Amino acid sequence: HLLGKSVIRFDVNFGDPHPEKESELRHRAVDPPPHKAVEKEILDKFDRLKFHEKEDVVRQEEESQFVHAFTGKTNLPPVYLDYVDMNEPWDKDLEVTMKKQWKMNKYLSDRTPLNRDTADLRHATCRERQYQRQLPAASVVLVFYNEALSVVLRTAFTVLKESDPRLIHEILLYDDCSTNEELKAPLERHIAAHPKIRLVRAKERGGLVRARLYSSREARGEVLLFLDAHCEPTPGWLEPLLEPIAKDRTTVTVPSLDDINWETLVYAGAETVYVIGGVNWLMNMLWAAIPQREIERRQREDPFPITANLKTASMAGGLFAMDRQYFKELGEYDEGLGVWGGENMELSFKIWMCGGSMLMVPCSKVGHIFRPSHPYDFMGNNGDVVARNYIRVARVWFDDELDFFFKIRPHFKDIDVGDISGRLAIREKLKCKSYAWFIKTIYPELPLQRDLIGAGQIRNEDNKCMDTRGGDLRGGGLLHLGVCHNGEGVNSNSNRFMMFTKDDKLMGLNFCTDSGYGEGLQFHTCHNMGGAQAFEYDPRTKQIKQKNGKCATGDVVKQLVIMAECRDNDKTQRWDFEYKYF
Ligand code: LR7
Ligand code: MN
Repeated sequence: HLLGKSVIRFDVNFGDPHPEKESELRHRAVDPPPHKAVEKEILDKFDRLKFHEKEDVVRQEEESQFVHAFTGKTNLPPVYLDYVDMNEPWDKDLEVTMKKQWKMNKYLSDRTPLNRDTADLRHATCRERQYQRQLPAASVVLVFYNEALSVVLRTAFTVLKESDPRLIHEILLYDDCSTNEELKAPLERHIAAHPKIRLVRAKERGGLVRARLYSSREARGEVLLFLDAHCEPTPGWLEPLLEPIAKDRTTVTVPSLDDINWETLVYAGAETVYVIGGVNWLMNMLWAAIPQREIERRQREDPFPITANLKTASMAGGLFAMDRQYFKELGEYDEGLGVWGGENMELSFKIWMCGGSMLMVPCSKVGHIFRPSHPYDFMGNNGDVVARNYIRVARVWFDDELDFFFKIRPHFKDIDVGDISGRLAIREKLKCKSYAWFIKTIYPELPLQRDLIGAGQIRNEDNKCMDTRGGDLRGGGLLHLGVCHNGEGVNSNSNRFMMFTKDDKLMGLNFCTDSGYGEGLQFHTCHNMGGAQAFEYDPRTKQIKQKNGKCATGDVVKQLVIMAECRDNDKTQRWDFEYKYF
């Protein structure tokens, strides 16, 4: 049975082994899935063979309600830039120079078809899904500033190629006042034959946030669908983004991102299929393991749980679809945000706190060229622009939790972020819930102050401090021992900022410390199951102890925090918190 098979089959070539995949397999081996009835209903409904046995009228009616996702046109003749001579010998030196200048291989891109076929890396179950036929049409909006023309065109042409034309209202190219000649007459010439591609030019550069804000006001489609101007959507990408919005206009959808290599332009599945977007106290968007509650919800609610949509607390920012009117109602973007950063978090907070929801869509895959650094200036010092944006967003949305944000970066308190009364008024008008509500309900992985015993620098009586040295940004990083900060050098304070939770976790700002990987403490995803991630603080002896009788010890020679036998009155084992909550 065509569909039946894909329900129980797991594509062995699909990605790395993953806990969810394994547990799902185990689950299926032991007992029949709880959704057997639903599954059968769907199979009956969509069995193509049965359609043919039915009377025409019935068949047409049923077919008219649901369609498979559109899977693009292949085998079109390749289209190239009209001014590149493909017969010239490859200029390796120029290729290298261009890579440096553009932070991507523009030379290669200029010589790669603008309508090349993209990979189809979706999980097999995605191809079995059916989407309702009545879906809203999207304005696909691409903002760009001095992007390579070939890359912008490839994004637009790939959208056209991989989408059901009825679902594309327009492709809006919004030029954020680029200076490159290529993006002037040559761009206009190349899109002239495409009635659905519309070009709007800004009079002055606004930076990406304002560019997206202003371009959204130009868009006319029912749904706004933003992409960075260096993306390639893949077969079947659009329907799964639109359907949840059609069902509930306050739902925002985010495709799963693939990596297009900036040097080789190879489409590699990078992939954000087995993760959700999380948040930390630095206002960073981060990728987090799928929480157990979502694994269970998907198993309850969807016949193909492995590719069912996932509730996500945050989005990366560049790629998402949203009802255009709803975007307006939520107050669009904050016009006061500088060139890059923070708008993704503001929108994420707003969506959840003001009554909407956000889904990551594993069946919608879009490639994005992740560049090694920014090829443009931020109209100011990069760090300052981003910091100011983050503080602005925090001041609007963090309410009672704002002081904790400032504890991590004390100097942020004094930075002027301009007038935020308009943003606060929107929050007021929409009667949005609190930040604490958002964390507790949508992303309980992040501890609030009220969940903590201690925070900040954790210093021992040997006057050394725990120091993540950035190790808690990836699994496997070590917890170091370093000199303590005493007010100065606050910029790097976040590496010294640890959290000790009431439920026994000793965390950096992202991950949990774990003693299960050898003598030194390592950072790993919090599993919330105690064991090697559970510690106890004794305020009397000041020891950070584990059940096995070992104590966190500052090893000056190794410059690490290691677990060693507890000793009475050993100053390398006696720890104090900068902020105490007991
Ligand atoms: O001044 C500018 N004006 C612009 O119009 C600077 C940039 N831009 C354009 C630019 O040409 C591009 O099309 O804005 C778009 C995004 O800029 P990128 O590609 O330099 O941003 P990014 O991919 O480094 O950054 C991510 O975070 C940003 C925070 O403000 C935005 O939300 C980006 O859209 C976002 N990109 C993604 O989400 C893609 C996946 C990245 C990940 C993880
Ligand atoms: Mn980008």
